[in-house]
Amino acid sequence: MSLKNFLTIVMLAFLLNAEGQEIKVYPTHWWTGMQAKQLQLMVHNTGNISAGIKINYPGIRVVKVSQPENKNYVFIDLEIASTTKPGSFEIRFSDGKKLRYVLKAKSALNGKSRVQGVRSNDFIYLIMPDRFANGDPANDKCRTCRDTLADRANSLTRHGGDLKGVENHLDYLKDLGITTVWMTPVVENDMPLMQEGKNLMSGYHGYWITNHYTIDPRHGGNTAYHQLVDAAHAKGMKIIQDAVYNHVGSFHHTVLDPPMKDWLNQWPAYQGSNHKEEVFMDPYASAIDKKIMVGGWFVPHLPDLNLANPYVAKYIIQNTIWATEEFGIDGWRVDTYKYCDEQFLNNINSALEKEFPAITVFGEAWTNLVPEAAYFVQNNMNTKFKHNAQGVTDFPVNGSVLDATRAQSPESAGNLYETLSQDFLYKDPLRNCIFLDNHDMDRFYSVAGEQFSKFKIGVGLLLTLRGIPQMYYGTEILMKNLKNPSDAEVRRDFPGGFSGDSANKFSASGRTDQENEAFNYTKRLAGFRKTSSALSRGNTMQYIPQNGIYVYFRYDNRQTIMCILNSKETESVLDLSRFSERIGNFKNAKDVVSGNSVNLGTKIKLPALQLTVLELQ
Ligand SMILES: [Ca+2]
Ligand SMILES: [Ca+2]
Repeated sequence: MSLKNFLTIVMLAFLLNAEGQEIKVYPTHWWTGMQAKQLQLMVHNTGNISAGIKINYPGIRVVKVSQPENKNYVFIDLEIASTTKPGSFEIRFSDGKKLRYVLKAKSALNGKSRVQGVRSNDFIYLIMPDRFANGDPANDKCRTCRDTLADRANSLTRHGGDLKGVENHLDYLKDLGITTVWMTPVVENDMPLMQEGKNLMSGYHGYWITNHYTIDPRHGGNTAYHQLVDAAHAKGMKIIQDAVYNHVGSFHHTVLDPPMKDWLNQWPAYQGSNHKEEVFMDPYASAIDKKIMVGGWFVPHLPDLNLANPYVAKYIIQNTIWATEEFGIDGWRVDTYKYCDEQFLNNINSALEKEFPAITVFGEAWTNLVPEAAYFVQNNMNTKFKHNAQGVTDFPVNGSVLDATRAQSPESAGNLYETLSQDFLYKDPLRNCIFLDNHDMDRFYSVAGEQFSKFKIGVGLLLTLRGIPQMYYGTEILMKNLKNPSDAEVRRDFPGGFSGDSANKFSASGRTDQENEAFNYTKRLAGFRKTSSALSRGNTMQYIPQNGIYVYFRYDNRQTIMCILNSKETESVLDLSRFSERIGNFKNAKDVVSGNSVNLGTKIKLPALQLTVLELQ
């Protein structure tokens, strides 16, 4: 080799190395005017970084610099004075490296037109963005990503749906009565296809996070997310982001180059979680069972974060605050809540509420028992550890509503009656998210045996029971399927969301008569609920189900709503005298769905398999 060629190769190697040594900092930027004055920067450089640093900016004080055993990382603890002005400053490292850090001004609109919180007068629509609508075919394939596939013929790979597709259909959702969109995680999932069971699958669902500060390019990146959130807010709608605190994808930078050895929950050999939430409240639980529940991995390609490590905790807490302030989202749904370190959960909830008093957070605590669900939120129980979360995804109510909907026996509403009777355990059951199905469950219309009358019962219960109702995309147009052979079957594309679709169910003319009836029934009840103080925020009174009929009231001092579920396959007659406690002096009622007037005499006729919703007058 000639000297010239040798030098060229050395130069090239140097250039490549220099490029590989780009200094990354997390959070990528921050704000002045925040409640918390402390900020911990994680600086990452794959070619080492020195711990000697200098910052010269009025109102910024370096409190501490710590370097873990991995010399590619340095943690800088800053204090930002309340007088600090927005701007940017240089962080100079003693090895000559430097980076510029930006401080923006915290938005004055938080709690007003952004970060508004989501309450029980809202109606949430859950979307898997890859499967809803493709607003930008140019971003379907990412050539610089580890997974470059976009193939609608394969149920386990990406299909090309994106945030622009959601934005394009906000008016459709608003027309349905939806106030809030919750999407499965939108952040970057730069994972290769992974083996799950016999198949290779992609991170199309979003739960394999590889970068907490970047929205996935196949969803349209940070720009498209800003646009969607702003467009929703401009229409008076809200956005819930899906967070995953428990784990990251195995190609996350803190897994590829771990900052310290206890960043992840590590085991001598692969250790899966035991998935037993009982270990937290069981007075007889062993320490090892609890350690495995919290520290065991969800699946082998989702490394479990050690959230008891203060650096890890800060990394996740600051990211969640960052995303809330950056995009202005209105609430968080937290995935795999019960797999996380308990004290961490309370700390992150407090930190979020301190910065954003209106923010809403509900955790996914998948359990069918009310005491267990209540354990993971603010409750009225005497437990050793007290959780501080506002609400949970209410699986006990879900199971009972499905029982009542299936109406396999005249007593099928009994479970719902009993489940609601246990609401005394919750501090505020109205903050629970209630639902008929979601992306991890059999689709509701299939669970209802594709019987339209049962479909209407389920939607009717969803929109009249206490809590924040959530509908899974496509339920309103009778999308169906069971999770057989895999959950991809309940994550099919919304018909009309993708070019070339044979039907467009976003428009009334593309829907069948029955699909339109399903859409309009949902719209009718959702519209009524929005203006009904009793349904959206009122008290509940329920009566023991008798003879296949379950009666409950939602009421406040302005309005009384009487809901009557006839679970029988036959028309029934209900004697009203038993309900005089709530009917009081009301003489008439309006059927909320049909608009018909109903005379509240001594008896009332009930059609077979129907939830009758009456506004008393
Ligand atoms: Ca696309
Ligand atoms: Ca865990």
